[in-house]
Amino acid sequence: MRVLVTGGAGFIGSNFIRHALQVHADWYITNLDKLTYAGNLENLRDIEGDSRYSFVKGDIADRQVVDSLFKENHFDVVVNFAAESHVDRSILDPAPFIDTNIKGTQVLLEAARHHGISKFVQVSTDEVYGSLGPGDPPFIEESLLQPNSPYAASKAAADMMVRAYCRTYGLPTIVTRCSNNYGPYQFPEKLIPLMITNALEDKPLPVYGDGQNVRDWIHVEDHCRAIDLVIQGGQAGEVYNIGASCEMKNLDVVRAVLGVLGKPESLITFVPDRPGHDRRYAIDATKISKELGWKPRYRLLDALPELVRWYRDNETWWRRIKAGEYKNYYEKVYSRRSASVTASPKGK
Ligand code: NAD
Ligand code: TDX
Repeated sequence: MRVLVTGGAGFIGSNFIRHALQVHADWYITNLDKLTYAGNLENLRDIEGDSRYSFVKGDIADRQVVDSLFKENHFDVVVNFAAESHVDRSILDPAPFIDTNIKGTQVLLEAARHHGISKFVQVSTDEVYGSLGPGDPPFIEESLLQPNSPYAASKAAADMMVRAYCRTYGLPTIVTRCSNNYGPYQFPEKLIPLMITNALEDKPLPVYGDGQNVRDWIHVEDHCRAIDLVIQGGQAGEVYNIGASCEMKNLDVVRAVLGVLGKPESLITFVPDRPGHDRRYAIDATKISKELGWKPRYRLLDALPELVRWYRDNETWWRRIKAGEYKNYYEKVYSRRSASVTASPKGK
């Protein structure tokens, strides 16, 4: 099977590619990634020599790049991870979120429609549903879309376009909506890796507002297995929520990180709240459990010691990101052979 993974140099995409190559001997994966600030080929260093994997540097919103890639490769499946993914950045400047998350998704859909594919999986987020009150039931697939940040609004717009391509053109699309991920290779601007790495450096841990906002945490491997099941057995036109029923207040997450590291709570620093900060997310994943037999294997508090160990063991990885040096990796490894990399993905 020929699989186009977009945004595969990011956190979840790189974990997904590693998972898929391990589990599916007959999958050939092309990774199309623009290598924004969040894209890091060091996340894939262990598999860059795999003959079933190839990398293409490019923008999903660039019609020519996308079209020629589809023409050359005859993809069976598209999994769209590529996105601007950080809420705080979307508050500072929504424009790139419109370009990548909305326009980029439409360019991919259009190429998929013209060239034909058997499945298009749009990796979306629980943030499209907006915010829950303390006593509200978790989000189900039919919950209203009430996005509150420019990031969430751009993802909701993309979800609607994906739906429209299915209804109007019969494109076999599926939308997955997952809750907050944690795991290895997460860019240290997101809550958990930021807190772990700041604590390791004895730097302040910035907690927004009163720290009582609730997120529903899932290990990235559980998310990747869910997407894999959706590719194999998900029904076209459907939405699948993905979440591990693991709600925690931010302050409790931060305290747990400090506990594992044996660092003092005096590192916690309350800072002004994020504008429009969603109070609570919670996902009801009954549908994917019942229809596709998916179950999470991890729980955050049990997984945290191992995760902290990963960040300890991979200090060079996150220190290079924090210092901005990781960007040189592409130049060193790929630019010399970019012609062969872009024109002819290996293993085809
Ligand atoms: P990330 O920011 O770590 O990675 C995004 C990747 O997309 C990067 O490699 C970046 O270079 C690439 N990219 C950005 N713009 C691009 C463009 N125009 N063309 C090609 N590549 C581009 O994000 P992540 O946390 O891995 O999230 C992946 C997907 O999962 C996103 O769609 C996000 O909305 C969704 N999601 C994330 C979470 C989470 O907790 N992180 C939860 C639910 C859903
Ligand atoms: O420094 C911080 N201090 C803090 O209190 C940061 C970075 C975050 N927070 C809070 C804000 C949120 O309540 O922690 C919570 C989690 O924040 P993020 O890690 O920025 O995640 P969130 O805004 O919940 O969005 C994430 O989950 C859904 C991902 O970034 C999205 O890509 C995904 O769609």
